[in-house]
Amino acid sequence: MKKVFVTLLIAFVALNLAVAAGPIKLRLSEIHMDGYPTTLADREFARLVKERTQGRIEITVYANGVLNATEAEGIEALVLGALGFARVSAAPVAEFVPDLNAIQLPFLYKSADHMWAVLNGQIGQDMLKKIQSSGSGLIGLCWYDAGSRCYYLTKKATSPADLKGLKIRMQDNKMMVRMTELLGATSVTGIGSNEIYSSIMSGVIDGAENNWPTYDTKGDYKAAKYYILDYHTRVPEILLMSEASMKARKVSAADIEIIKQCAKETQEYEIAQWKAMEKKSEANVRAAGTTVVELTPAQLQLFQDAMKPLYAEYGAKYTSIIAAIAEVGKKF
Ligand code: BDP
Repeated sequence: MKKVFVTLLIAFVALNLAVAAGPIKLRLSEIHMDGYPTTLADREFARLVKERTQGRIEITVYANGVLNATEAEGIEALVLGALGFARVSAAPVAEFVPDLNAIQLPFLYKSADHMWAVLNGQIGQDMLKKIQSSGSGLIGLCWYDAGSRCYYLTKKATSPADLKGLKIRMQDNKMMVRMTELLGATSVTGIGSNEIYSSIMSGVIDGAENNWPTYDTKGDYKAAKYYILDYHTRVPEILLMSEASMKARKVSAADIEIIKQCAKETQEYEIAQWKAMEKKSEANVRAAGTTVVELTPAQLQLFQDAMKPLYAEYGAKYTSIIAAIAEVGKKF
């Protein structure tokens, strides 16, 4: 009996030593293709982590949404500890950490620079901390740029009235769903970014909304040929880490600090990639014969007015944050 116990003990110790000797392998989920700004940043993040942890941690990036069809599913996997990392839009994360809606209300920022001053300042850093302290099991590592979002449709629109009755794919976020319904359209959720093209082609939806690079790289411009320049939201991207996964894989506190530092270092890299890609995609889409609908100030005002109720419905709890964001905007 004693012999069996000793043998088992030796086997157990040996197994643990073997595990300790090899790298901890973790997966990162990304819905964009290779070469897209966020995917480039994910790969740079993985490279830095491997280098700085001297190979103790190996992160493999899975692009194109092969791990999760929707970002909401990816976030769920992080919560459960079935996935190490995900680079996602802040919109679906707000369903887990509602405070995040405060920084993605429509027409909140004057420009990308304004948003970055907010994200790199107290508000943005507090928001990252809130993700970790929310009890969601998610850890926010850094922000990435995602430009601003416009509606794209199978028909021309210059005012909210033109969107009436249309079915628009929205991200899995109740505030965004409401935003589009305030225009008189019907929001459709549960459709991953990679399924929009086929959903438009099959008539399930009449359009969606996104930035130039997503509209371009997913090929959606071939299905919905009208891009309406209302620039309603700036929704940043977030690189998320799973608390449960780090615990289960016994990633040390020191290595978690290294991971956090590496993520922060990829932020500027992504922003630079983003700026180049945004221009390239706009040119690409325009050259393909897309109808880019410019709005007059009066037409744009109609979109702003229609979406305003969100500030009372979703922003009431965050009036001081919204005021602080406006204050930062005075410099721009
Ligand atoms: C893109 C984001 C991506 C989102 C997508 C969407 O980069 O993370 O999945 O929008 O609308 O801009 O779902």
